[in-house]
Amino acid sequence: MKKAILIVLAIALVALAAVYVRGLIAPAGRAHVVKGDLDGDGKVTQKDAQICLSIAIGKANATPRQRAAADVAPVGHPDGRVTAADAAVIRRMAAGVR
Ligand SMILES: [Ca+2]
Repeated sequence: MKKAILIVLAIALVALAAVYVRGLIAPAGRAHVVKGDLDGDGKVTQKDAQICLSIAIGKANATPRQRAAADVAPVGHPDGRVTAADAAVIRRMAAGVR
């Protein structure tokens, strides 16, 4: 009986450790996302706007991280979609105009 309890506790401990490690690695959807940075280089450039437009018109598929980074429009109230409006905002961000 004690052995069974120890085995259950050991399994629970391993499961908790797995959840903890997964949290450290963080799947793309929960990873830190820089708004407007679609290529993941840490900067918002015209290239990011170009990638956003490609996604918006269906010429490229977005990763979950890119989708989160791309959704910047309407400014202050992102709508959960990636459209040409997001590309326009990212283009302005890259130019230093907000
Ligand atoms: Ca970038």
